[in-house]
Amino acid sequence: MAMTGVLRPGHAQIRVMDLEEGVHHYRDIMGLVETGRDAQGRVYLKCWDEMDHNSVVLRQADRAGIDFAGFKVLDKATLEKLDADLRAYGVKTERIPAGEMLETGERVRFQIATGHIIELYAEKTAVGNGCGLINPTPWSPDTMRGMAPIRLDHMLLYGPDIAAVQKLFTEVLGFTLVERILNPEGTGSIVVFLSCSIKSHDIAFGEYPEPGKLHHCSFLLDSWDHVLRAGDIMSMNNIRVDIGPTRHGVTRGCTIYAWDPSGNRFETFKEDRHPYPDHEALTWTFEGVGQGGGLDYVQRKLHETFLTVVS
Ligand code: M3P
Ligand code: FE
Repeated sequence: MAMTGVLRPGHAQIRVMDLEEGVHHYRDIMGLVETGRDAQGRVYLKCWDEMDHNSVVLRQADRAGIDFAGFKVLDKATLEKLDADLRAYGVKTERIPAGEMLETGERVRFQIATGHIIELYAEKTAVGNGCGLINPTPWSPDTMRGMAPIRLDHMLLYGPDIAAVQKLFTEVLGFTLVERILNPEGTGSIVVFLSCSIKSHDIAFGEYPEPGKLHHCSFLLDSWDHVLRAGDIMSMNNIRVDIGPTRHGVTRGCTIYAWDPSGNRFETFKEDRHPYPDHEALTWTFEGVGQGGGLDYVQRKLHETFLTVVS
């Protein structure tokens, strides 16, 4: 097996200010599949082509944002090894027992310099994608609804000291730096794009004074056509759009950024770059990300909201 260690972002627990309004947005408009509700009142959803029980967990709270982001690792031995590696590196870890989240095994939880809570886990019940495992159908009319995202693709998190977080993710968790955006002085990064696969990023971090902030959760779509169609669905449902449809120069992704009803930004995204871990990282200057089209390759401008609006 070539892919070992951390496999992918597996879940994000998102705070919404009105639970049913949030469920309506993620389930009925975006088209995620509701898979359960727990005793705490949290609602569990998955994208249609995800095999595991959940990827988006909604929790009602009095402010928007992200409670934690979880990454699935290969197996229990990998979970034990990464926990030991984190502790040896000086990170305090804690165990969340199996079952605290529906259909999810034991989690190793830790806080990173940007203030975010990150978790690793090895087990989550496979419920399938509705296509079957023998002579599967290519898609399922039972589960493909709304914008029909394929998977929770990545998150961009904002907080202080992303240099320390980049070091932790690359030196301990096995991620590679794929792209970065430099500050105006060119002395350090203001956004770093990190991958544990051949995705352009599995997680990204942006430098920001306030800790623990969510910039966006991104959902993968099949094609540019589907991104445009997602835009149609946003318009039909009066969803507030931030940027797009356009292409990011950074990562080459085709994108729309928009906000859920609580003000959490989400992205509908078509991946367009597949870097291997041995490829050299790409660098965008601060000017390059604005006029150079890093953020918006079509309009070549730095939309102010990109740097300032988070939840
Ligand atoms: C993404 C993405 C910037 C591009 C951001 C890119 C900061 O959100 O998913 O590729 O220019
Ligand atoms: Fe993104």
